[in-house]
Amino acid sequence: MVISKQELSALIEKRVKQEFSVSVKDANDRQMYQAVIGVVRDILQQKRAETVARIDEQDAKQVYYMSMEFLVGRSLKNNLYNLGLEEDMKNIVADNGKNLNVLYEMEPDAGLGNGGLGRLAACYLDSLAAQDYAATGFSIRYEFGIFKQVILDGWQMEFPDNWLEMGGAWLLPRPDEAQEVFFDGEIEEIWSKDGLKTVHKNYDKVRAIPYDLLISGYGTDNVGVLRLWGAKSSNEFDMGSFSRGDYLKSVESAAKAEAISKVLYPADDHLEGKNLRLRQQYFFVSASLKNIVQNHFAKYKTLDNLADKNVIHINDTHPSLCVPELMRILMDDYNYTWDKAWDITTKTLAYTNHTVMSEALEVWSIDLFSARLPRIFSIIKEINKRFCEGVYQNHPDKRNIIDKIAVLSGGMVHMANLCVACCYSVNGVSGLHSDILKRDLFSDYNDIFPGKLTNVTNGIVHRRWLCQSNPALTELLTELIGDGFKTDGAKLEDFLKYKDDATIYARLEEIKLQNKQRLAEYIRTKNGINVDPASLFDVQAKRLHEYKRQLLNALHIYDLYRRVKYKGEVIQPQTFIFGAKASAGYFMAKEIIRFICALGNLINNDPVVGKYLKVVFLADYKVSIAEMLMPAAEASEQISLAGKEASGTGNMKFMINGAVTIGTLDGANVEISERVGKDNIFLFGMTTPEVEAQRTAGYYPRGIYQADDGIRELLDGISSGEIGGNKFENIVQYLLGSDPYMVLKDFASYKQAQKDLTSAYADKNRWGSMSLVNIAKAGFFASDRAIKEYADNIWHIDPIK
Ligand code: 26V
Repeated sequence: MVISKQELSALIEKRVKQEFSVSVKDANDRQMYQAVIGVVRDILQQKRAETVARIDEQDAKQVYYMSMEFLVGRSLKNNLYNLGLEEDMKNIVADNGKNLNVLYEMEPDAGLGNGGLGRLAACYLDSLAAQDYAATGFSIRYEFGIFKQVILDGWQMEFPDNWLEMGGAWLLPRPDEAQEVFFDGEIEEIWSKDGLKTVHKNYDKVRAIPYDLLISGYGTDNVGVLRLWGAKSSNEFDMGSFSRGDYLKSVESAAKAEAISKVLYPADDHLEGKNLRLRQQYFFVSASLKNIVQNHFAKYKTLDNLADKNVIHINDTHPSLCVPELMRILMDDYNYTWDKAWDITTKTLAYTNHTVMSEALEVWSIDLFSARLPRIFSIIKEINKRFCEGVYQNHPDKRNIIDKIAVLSGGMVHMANLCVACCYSVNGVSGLHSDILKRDLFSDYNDIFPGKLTNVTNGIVHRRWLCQSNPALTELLTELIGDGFKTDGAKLEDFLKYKDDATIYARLEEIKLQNKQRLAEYIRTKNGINVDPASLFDVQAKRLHEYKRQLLNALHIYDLYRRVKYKGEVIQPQTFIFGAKASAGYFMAKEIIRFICALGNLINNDPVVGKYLKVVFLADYKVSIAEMLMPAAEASEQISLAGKEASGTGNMKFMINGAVTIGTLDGANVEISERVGKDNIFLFGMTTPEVEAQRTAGYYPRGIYQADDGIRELLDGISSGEIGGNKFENIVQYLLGSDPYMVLKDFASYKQAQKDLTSAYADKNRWGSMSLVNIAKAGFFASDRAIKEYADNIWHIDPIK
């Protein structure tokens, strides 16, 4: 399907008239915005219909990506780019006296995720569509996405993100495919002529209404879908209570049901026993599985071949209720025996783990779980019983650790254990992370199920993170190596031809400077800080977590400040930029933000040091801000304590835009380092085994403080109140008392790496070649590659033709 500019223009004109009763020349920006989105959505809808027909015709196996989070960001530019309509649309909008960039800026981010896990899911849907796979994402239509962050006097404040008002235009309601989800009540076992049946009684029923967000594929007519479930009460309003004059009571149960899809939990660390979170998880899992199973049954009149035609992927443990829910559907709704249901379920489900941080591994108390989901709990009990019996029988060496690997233990349901015990494939998200899973977190399962644990290193959709967000660099690459890299990231390696070409370094530098100027302008308007585009832009952008060690970065900046201030050291002018949201209830994370902001105030306003250094905390870091930040970065801070960051994906986005990594051997940094070589990355700090050895030996940060004059001066400086009169006792105590992520231990080595980085930066040729190699080697980290690995090695699906 090709659309000419004339046709496109006519569609816009018609749409404006139909929706707003004005002519296109008189439409305002908002009307134009709605019309443009409406037209693009219609085009996608048409292509989607054709995609569905092809899937049916070819009887293709489908993948369903289940995730509580899809951090989609904005869609308009991405869709126009993928459809090849951006240029025409820009001109049509301009012909009518408007600017397409203004319309882009009107679109809110669909912030339906916290961080890397959610953004990865969004990148994967994009690559799935681009590579012609039959794929559907399932999640929740949160009315409010990740909160808007405002920084007031260094304090993070959270405000609701009402994205649907302007972003909802992308969503297509599909009430014809609504489902019902059942909570609470009790179960009863009844003997009938078909044997023992379980019935769920006195339940609460919630309606699930699907809203489809269509996902365009680049350079193909294939269109995927992200189906988001909205919760609706099944009896909107209790007429009885209303008639008796109790209006509030009459709407109460509706409010309870609809609370399920109200808001994304703004946490990616831990949540203790949150009732609503469990309801969210079951709500979207149950609705999605019913939807999948019904569609399959309608097509094949049997579920015997469910696993041959469908694979359901569990993105972290949040959708792990897929296991018992699929068992339930097969047994209770379709009369399968346990054994047959088990066979189908365990051949249909695959799982990715995204963290080894113990506090982020989900557990539910049995009390809460069994009350909310009595039937699901009875199935989990049976799964657990059979699993434990099997281990006891077949792995006598594991008899004394059954408790550790059981699904039920210590009064809790362990969701990761449920996934590993039941899914046919379990993977980590970088080589190092997958090794840690095998060696450590899931080592017993690795003995019990040899071969089940595998690796797929994460990737990013480079069409968004390079082609769309850095058009100047994309143009340069296209001029030098052609545009094959857009569909085949590996072709970026051809850029290595220019590795020793100083004229190309100069062009890279010029492009970087333009991107830095754009960011500097943004910083001037948002933060009121004038940063020098000629200074080195050093960026750390990611969720705020102790293990990611924003504090290590801040301590080093404070060290620089003191060296310039008191020792008169002459340094490379630098601009340090942070972007990070903290979970609303995460005290230490919020303290660290306060520390960074206070440090920024001290430095930016210092008449001497402020000439060389600037510190910027960018509020409300999100996908659309990242798209401006990554192309402007020169140093990419990836400084987590080794063994803690499962992969990282920001590291890949910086790299492909020519930033050089300063980082530990953690997550995907290891693979970045292997690809670019030790000369093109600044590595520092302990390795994972060294961290483990240090822990075993005992870690005493106070000893480091006493032995290291530099560190002592820094911490004493903080305690003296030098930073804005605030002594930050919490932070000093934290570092001296426990320093759980070994900031002090890695400090000296980080400082050395920073020195090496700035001296490399001073040498234009050296830096130019480093930057070039990083771009050229980034192709491996394209999500197209990651998706192909999932498709070939885990899902066993082929592209549709
Ligand atoms: C965990 C939890 C715990 C309960 C509260 C709600 C909540 C929400 C999200 C999470 C996910 C934590 C895991 C996570 O975000 N992992 C990140 O996944 C990225 C994609 O694989 C990876 O690049 C990052 O290294 C990893 O931290």
